[in-house]
Amino acid sequence: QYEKKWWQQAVVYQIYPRSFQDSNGDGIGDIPGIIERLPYLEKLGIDAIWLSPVCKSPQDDNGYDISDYQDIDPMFGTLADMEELIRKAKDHGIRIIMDLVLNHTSDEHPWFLEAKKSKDNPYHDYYVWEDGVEGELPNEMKAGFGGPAWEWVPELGQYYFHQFSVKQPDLNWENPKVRREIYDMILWWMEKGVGGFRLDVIDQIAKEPDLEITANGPMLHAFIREMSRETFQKGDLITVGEAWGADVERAKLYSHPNGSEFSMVFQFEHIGLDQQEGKEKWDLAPLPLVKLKKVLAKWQTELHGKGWNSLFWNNHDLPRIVSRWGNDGKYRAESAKMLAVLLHGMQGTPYIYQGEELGMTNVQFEDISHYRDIETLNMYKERLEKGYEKEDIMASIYARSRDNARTPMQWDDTPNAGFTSGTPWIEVNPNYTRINAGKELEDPESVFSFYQKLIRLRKEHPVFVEGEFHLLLPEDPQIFAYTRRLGDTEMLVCANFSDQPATCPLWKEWKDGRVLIHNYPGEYEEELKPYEAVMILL
Ligand code: TEU
Ligand code: CA
Repeated sequence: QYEKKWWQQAVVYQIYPRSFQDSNGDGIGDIPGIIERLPYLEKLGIDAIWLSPVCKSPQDDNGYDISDYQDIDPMFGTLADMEELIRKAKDHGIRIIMDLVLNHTSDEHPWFLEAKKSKDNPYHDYYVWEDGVEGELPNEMKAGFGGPAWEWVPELGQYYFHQFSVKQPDLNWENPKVRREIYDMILWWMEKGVGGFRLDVIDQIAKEPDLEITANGPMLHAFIREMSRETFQKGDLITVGEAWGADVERAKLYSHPNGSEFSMVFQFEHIGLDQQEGKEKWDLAPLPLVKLKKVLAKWQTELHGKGWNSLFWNNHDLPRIVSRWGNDGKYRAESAKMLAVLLHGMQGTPYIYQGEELGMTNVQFEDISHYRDIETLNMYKERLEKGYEKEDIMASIYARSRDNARTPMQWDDTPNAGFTSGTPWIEVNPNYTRINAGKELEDPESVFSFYQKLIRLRKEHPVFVEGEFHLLLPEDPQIFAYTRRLGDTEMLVCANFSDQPATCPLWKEWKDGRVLIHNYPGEYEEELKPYEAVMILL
C-alpha cells in the first residue's frame, strides 16, 4: 500500500491571472491583485492555486507562448512579486502551482531566435524542422488554432512544426539539451518554493511529425519519467498532467501511486460528450446524461487504488458549466450547486475555476470585435470563408468560446465588477450587478457558501478521499446518483440533473440518513425538485 498524500485531500483553485484582479488600473489582472485576494481564497478553504502562465510572453495565446521561463511578464508584475505571492500564499495555507508550457515556446524565445539563424546554430535542433520547398507542405498536419502545422522560414529553406499557433513553435524533446534546460528551469522554480506544477499539453511533447504523430508518441512516458526523476521527485509537490489524449490505461501510467510520473492526470473524456461525433467542439450536440454517468463512473472505478483523478467541470479553455450543463436562468444557483455536489463527491482532487464558486455564467457579446481569444477569432474567420452563416458561428461562440471563462472575475456591483479601475482587456459580463462575490459572501445560502461547505466536508470525512465509488441507476435519464463506501461508512450522492421533477427510487432506503449538504431548503423528499441534489451519510 502506498502512503496517503497531502494533495489527495486538497482542493485546487485555478486563477487565470489576466482576468482575476487588476491592481494598477491598466485593465489586466496581475500578481499584486492576486495577493490582495488571498484572504478571499482562504475563506473559501482551498489548498492550492493553479496559476495559469505568468512568465514573460508576447501574449499571442495569453501566456501559453513563453519567451522567458525564468522571468515574469511585466504585465503581471515582477519576479519579486511572484516571490511575495509564494510567501504570502503560504501564510494563508495555500501553495502555488505553476503552469509549465513545455511542448512549445514563443517564437520570440531567445532559443527560437537563435534557431532561426542557421542550420548549424547550436539552438537549431531545439525545435522541429523539415527541409522542403516553399508552398509544398511536408504533410497535411493541421495546427490547433487553424491552418497548417508547418511554417516556412525562407532563410533556412525549412519548415518548423507548430501544434498550436505560428507563434508557438514546438520544442524538440528528442534533444537531450532541451530536456536538460527544462529540468534546470523546473529546479530553479522549486528552489523558489512553488508547491507544484501543471503540465500543459504534456501528452503532445513526444511528437513524430514524420509519422504524423502528435499525442502519445512512443517516447512520451520515458521523457516524463526522466523529468519526474530529475525534478519533481526531489520535492513534495503536486503535479498534474494535462492530457486530452489519455485513456484509462495511460492515465494509470501518468498518475501511478509510485510517483514515477505525476500526482494526477487531467483528462477530458467527459468534456467532449456534447459535441457532434467526429466533428469539432463548435459543432454542438445535447449532453447524453446516461453516457456522462458511464464515462465518469469508468474513471472512478478504474483509477481507484491505481491512479488519481483530477475532478473538474471548468477551466480557462471551457465554457462555464452552469451555462453548459446546468441552467443559467431560473435555476442558476440550484444547478450550480447540483454540479458542485456531483463533482466534489467523487474520488480525486477537485479543481474550482475562478468564478465557478459564484455561479458565473457564459457571456454573449453582440459582435466578434469584443472577443479576444485566438482560437475563437481564427475559427470565426475560417468558418466565414467556408460559407457558414454568421449567426451560426456566433451561436457556437456563445456556447463554446474560451472567452466565456475569461471575462473578468465579478467581485462586486461597482463599475467593471471591482476588477479594474481602468478599461478591462475584455469586457465584464453585464450580469455582474446580480452575480458577484460581494453578494455571495453575505448570503449563507449562496453558491459560494455551498462550495465552502463542500470543501469543509471533504476535510472532515475520509470517505470523500478514500471511499470506493459505485454508480446507481445507470440508465436513469434524469437522476445522477452514486455511493462512496469506506469501511462501515456509506455516503450517497443523489442529484436530479434536469429541470423537471424526478421521482427518486433511492429515497426509501436513504431517507433516515444524515444529510451532509442539500441545495434546497427543507427536507429531501421522494420527488426531487429541478436540479435538487443531496449528500447523505448512512
Ligand atoms: O490547451 C490544450 C489544448 O489542446 C487546447 O488547444 C484545447 O484543445 C482548446 O483550448 C480547446 O478549446 C492548453 C492550454 O490549456 C490552452 O490554453 C493553450 O492554448 C494550449 O494548451 C496551448 O498551449
Ligand atoms: Ca494590472
